[in-house]
Amino acid sequence: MYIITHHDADGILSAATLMKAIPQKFWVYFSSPNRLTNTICSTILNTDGRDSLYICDISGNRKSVGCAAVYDRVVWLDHHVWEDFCVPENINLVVDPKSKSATRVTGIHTGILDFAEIADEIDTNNVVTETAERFRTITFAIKILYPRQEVYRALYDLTATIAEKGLGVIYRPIFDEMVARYNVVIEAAISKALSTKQDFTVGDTKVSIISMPDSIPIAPLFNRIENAGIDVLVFMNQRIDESSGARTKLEFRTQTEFDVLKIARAFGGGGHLFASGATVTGPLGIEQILEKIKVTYG
Ligand SMILES: [Mn+2]
Repeated sequence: MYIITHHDADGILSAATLMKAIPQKFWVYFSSPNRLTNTICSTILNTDGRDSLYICDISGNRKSVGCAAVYDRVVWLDHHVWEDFCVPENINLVVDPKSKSATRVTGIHTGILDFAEIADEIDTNNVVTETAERFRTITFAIKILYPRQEVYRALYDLTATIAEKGLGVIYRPIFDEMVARYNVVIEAAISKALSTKQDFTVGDTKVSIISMPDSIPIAPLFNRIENAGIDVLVFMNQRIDESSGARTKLEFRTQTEFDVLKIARAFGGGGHLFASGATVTGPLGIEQILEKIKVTYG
C-alpha cells in the first residue's frame, strides 16, 4: 500500500490518519502539487501499479490523474478546488473543498477523526491550541533544519509515531532543542523577507510582493504582515536547480478574502480560494507578475 501525501502539517496528519485506520505496511511518499506526477511515476516503477494508492492533500490534474490510474485502486482524499475533468472509475475521488483540512476528509472517510481538529487549525492558519502551534513548528523545523536527504525520513518517522502513539509525542523533550533552533532561524528569515516587501496598485487591486531568499514557511511570515487590506499578497522564491534550471515558486494569500485561486491558476497552479500557489519554470520578474494580475483581474 502506498501513500503519497503533501509534505506539510495537514499532509502528515492525513497520512497518520490512514496509518492508524488501516493497520498495514505503508510506503509513504511526501510530495507537492508541483512534483505529484513525478512522485506517482516513481512509485509505479516499484509496483507495476498492482497495489493500492492513497493520495492526500494534493489536487490532481489530467496528467497526475492519468498516471495514478495505472494503479488497480486509488483513493484520493483532498480539500483543494479541483478543475473539471473526467476521472477514471478505478480512482475513488473523495474531495470536499469546504473541508478545513484534508485530514478531516481522510478522517470522515476512515472514521478516525483524532487529528482533524489540529489539522483544521493549522491549515486554515487559525492556530489557537498549543498542540497545533507546536506541531506546525516541528514540521517547519524538520524541513528547514535537517539536511535535504534526511527530511523525508524524519517526516516519515514523525508520521508513523503520531499514528501509533498520538499527537502527545510532539511534547517529547527531543523536540525542544529543535524548536528553539528553528525560532532563531525563522526570526532572521522573516525579518529579511519583510524588508523586501513592495506595494503596488493594479487597477483596483492592492498588491504586495515579498521576495524570499530561502524557502521559508508562509504562515509565520504572513501572520507578521500588518493588515492593510491587501487583496493579493505574493510570496516569491527563486531558485536555480542543477537539473531543471531557474524556477520561481509563488504563493498567494489575501487580507480581503480576494479570490487568489484565479491568479494561481493563471500561473498554472491551484489551491484554495484564499490561499494558493504555483511553480513557474524559468526566471520571473515583478513586472511579469503585475502584468499577469492586471490581465487576470482586469
Ligand atoms: Mn491541506
